[in-house]
Amino acid sequence: MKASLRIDVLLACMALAGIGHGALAQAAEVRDTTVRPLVPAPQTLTPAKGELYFRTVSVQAQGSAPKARQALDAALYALGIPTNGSGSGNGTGSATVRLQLIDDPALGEEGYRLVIGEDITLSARTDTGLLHAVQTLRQLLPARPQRELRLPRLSIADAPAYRWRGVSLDVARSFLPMAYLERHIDRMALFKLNRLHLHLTDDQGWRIQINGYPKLTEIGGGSAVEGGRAGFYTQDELKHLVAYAQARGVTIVPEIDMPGHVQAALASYNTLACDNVTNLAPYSGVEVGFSVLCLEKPEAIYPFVQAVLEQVVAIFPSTEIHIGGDEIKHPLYADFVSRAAAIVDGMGRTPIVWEEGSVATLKPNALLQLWNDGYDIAPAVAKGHPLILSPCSYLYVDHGNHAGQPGADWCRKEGLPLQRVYQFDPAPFKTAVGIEAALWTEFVHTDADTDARLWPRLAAVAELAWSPAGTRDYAGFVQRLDGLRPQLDALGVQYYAEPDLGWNAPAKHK
Ligand code: TNX
Repeated sequence: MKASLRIDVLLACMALAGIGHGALAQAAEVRDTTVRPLVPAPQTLTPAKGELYFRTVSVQAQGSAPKARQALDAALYALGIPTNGSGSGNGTGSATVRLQLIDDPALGEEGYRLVIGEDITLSARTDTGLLHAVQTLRQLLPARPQRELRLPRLSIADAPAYRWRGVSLDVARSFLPMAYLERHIDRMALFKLNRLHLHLTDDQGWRIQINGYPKLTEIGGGSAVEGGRAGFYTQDELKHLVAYAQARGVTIVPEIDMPGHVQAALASYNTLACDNVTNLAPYSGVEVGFSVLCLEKPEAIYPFVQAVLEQVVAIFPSTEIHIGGDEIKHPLYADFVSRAAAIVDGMGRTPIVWEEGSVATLKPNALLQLWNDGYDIAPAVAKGHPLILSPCSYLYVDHGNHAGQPGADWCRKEGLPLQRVYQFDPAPFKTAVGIEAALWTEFVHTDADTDARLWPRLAAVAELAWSPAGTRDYAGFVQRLDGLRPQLDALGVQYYAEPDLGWNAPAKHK
């Protein structure tokens, strides 16, 4: 996009200088310097002359792409656009929307093309690619119903830089209701974010029903961080959420945090703790690093670990399963992480461990999640481990939107303003599969607060993970994101009124 805009500027200068008349007359026809409100920025956007006007559409699907079709139908329905139109192009009042699966290897698994001319053609190799094309089309369409629709004629070819475009939500410190998670998945989809990591267990709460261990949710589900929400998800609810997310191109990645961060489990099943542990009460503070499964009692803890992981794997089809491994020092730590990772591996899945787990014996395909900016991850990279990048000084969105906002500030006292998030550069991490923002919830307890920590910062995360390196331009991003404010409003997002976007003023609705 930036490249095409630059060419436009160049052509405009040449026109002013009266250079190259013939070629310019042609180029001037496609001159279009309007900023399209697309986040993440597509790889290439080539404007064409004019606009396509329509009131109705007819959808033609070629090949089976249920996710894309459902997303398209939902978007058209939300805008009140009738789908019984016939004819295509200006003058007919109707536009054909063509969804086509094509076998073009250049598009990869997630790439797509979107061409708006006399009609609208979305093409990709996969249903997921077509789903991304639909999301781009959604961003070009108005956020609310209009009598007549206008779309700029253009052609977009696009594909993600990274396969992992994630956000993690800590539902353990403070629970988030199912309805919130569904809304959150809808919002992720609009920005092509595709991994929702759920931190399901921690000292303050155990949120996933495990058959055979009812006290995990009876006791562990009943606690929360002080001021936070308690609760748990049944297995049926989680299966529903998995399907809901899948239909929107989002994979839910479950995390069971072990062997530390387990007070809720110890309070529920005391035998998981060592015999000399006297503190077995539910916990609602904000300290970390004090609880641990009794690593000296393998016979007590491994059957538990095995049973929990078996059920987790049965609920979540995600190839990757997160086993935690953060913030605990113990002589048997590395041994535990090695064994837990091997259990996941034996179930045909790939373990993810927080960065500290790099001391364990892991297969090279095990993923490490980086969270301390300064952690020496080079040895793990040398062993070939893929990385998920969540450096706290850029991506820990539990930190304030600005300095002085109440909440976590241990990683960066000045908080993480939008521009700071946008500045993260994943390029130096050669084995990175992508990036993930993390919302810890020690101090974030309501739906509204959750929204205000996540948005608009997740739009920046989406762009870091999707758009090609070298296209980063904060001013341009801000301009494009401002254009999407009506979409966030239409989705009911209670975003932080970011001053860089001029969002202190009430939103103008188109
Ligand atoms: C560090 S990140 C943690 C979490 C806290 C968070 C607060 C990580 C692996 N551990 O347990 O919630 O800081 O910002």
